[in-house]
Amino acid sequence: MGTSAPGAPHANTAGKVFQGSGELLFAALGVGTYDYDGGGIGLTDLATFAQDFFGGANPDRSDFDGNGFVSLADLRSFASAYFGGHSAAGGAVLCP
Ligand SMILES: [Ca+2]
Repeated sequence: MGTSAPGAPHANTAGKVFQGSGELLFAALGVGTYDYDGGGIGLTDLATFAQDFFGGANPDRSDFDGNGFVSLADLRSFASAYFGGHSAAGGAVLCP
């Protein structure tokens, strides 16, 4: 996995899957996170998503389905994570 500052836009091929010992690139794919600030999903993440949703610029960081737009499908995805209660830990805990 690559490294990025929390909340930073991600490239379409930021996630990389390696085969075997890690020397053969198997796939490169777009990745995103609901936790923009690295502290678990909270109010600041909701505010960031709302800014992206209503702002009209369609930043990659909130385009969770990768269709090029921050739309109702992305809102549904974010809301599921936000209200799902599975967001106490940030990504840094799982992906140091
Ligand atoms: Ca989208």
